[in-house]
Amino acid sequence: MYGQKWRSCLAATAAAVLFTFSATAQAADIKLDIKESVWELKPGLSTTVWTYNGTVPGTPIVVHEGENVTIEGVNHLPVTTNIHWHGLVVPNDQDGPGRIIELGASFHYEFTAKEAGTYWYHSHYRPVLTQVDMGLYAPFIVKTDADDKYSGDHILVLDDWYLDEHGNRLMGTARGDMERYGNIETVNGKTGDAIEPLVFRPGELHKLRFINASTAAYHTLQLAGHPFRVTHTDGHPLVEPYTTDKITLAPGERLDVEVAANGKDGQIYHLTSDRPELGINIPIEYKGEAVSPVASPFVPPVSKSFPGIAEKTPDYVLELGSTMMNRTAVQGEKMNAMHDMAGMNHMSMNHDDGMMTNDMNGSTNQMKMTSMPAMQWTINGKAFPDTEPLKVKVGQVVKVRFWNKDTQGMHPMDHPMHLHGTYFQVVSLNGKAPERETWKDTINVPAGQYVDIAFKMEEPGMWMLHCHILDHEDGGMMTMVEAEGAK
Ligand SMILES: [Cu+2]
Repeated sequence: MYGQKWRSCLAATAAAVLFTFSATAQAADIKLDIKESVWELKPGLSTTVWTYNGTVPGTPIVVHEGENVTIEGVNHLPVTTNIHWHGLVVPNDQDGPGRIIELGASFHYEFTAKEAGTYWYHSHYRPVLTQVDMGLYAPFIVKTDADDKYSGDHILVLDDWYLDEHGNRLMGTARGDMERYGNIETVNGKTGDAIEPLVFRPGELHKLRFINASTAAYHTLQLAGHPFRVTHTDGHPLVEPYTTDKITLAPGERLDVEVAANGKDGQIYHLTSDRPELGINIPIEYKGEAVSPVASPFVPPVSKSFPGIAEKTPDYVLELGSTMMNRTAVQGEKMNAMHDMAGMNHMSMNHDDGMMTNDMNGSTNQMKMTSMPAMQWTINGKAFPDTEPLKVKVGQVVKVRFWNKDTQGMHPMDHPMHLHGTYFQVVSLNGKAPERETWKDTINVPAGQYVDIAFKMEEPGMWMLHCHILDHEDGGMMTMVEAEGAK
């Protein structure tokens, strides 16, 4: 019965630009067809995409905290893929990188959505940049009862695309940098005037869940006259929520914010990015008489900070850096050997710069293979699969320092580091405690700075730890955390 409800809801959400949902749409049996499709970013601009069920973002999975989730599907793509449940704590054998979905193969995932929060799912099949850039991402929301008390609960997935005026995918990047940046930015797959407005009534309280699905772009957002009250970082509730006029999301990050509707009937505001000319400009339309002010249903959790963690010496120090190298087939061989070790399939392609083109009729995509000199992104001087794994025990509190020393090179960059399999406490930034207790699964490590985190693996297995700028991940800034022991 639930399933029926969910499927009918899906039809509705697929057509809508903004994913606004209410208490009615929940079910734990999800069907995903991974397939090529044509997606309209705005009238007159469509492009070939790879999708979960034909839309970009793919089907939003919305379940309730504690629900058992089963996900069935078929890979109709012309390439091998997999699915990573970004931010969710799931058994190792249910997470993407260890589970290959071959061409034409069906798949079945099953796990419990243990903790409420804003998560997402996306391909983790290398080159990850190519697959996510083609559209293989979608929201995964685990709700609590409190979420239903907001006047509206909106999912806003941010992305960027590099296309010509006919929707053909352009190679390279829209900026001078090496990373793949777009010339068009989207909210829930739509850009500019195609973005549907959010409708507020004076007095309401809305929850906005931002997800940055861009492969390299950071997004900074503000809404004139409306401060954001930040309640969750990467899905994790803040012990001390805070208010700010501007938020920034690094690739892979999520933020949940509350917005109090303090405008008047008939007014229109705009939620804009710091690059509004690229298309992220969400109208907020006030319609209707004022309602009595809606109080926040958010109840901050109690602290669960690891005792004494600030004083603990880091168990691992990971220096993030880069070198120039000439990528050769040798690296492909090493990669395949590593994949064998990790129970993964071979790379289907020997290159990872994500350059793709559509042919004239837009129906197929072809990888452009090159072996030009490229940036290699490193952890402690080595690129994956040569990086040293971190060896930890299930239940052990592990402190890790990310030291971004990549300041002297030709291309200093921030690195948003993402850990699979669990989430972590942000312990310090350049040795200083953060302003508030913060739990995340993706943390931006600014160029020239260091960040300490601490985590406890709950699930045994080999877990990935990597930069979520996917050019960097594919280019080597990745290692494994090997968690040993029983749950
Ligand atoms: Cu990076």
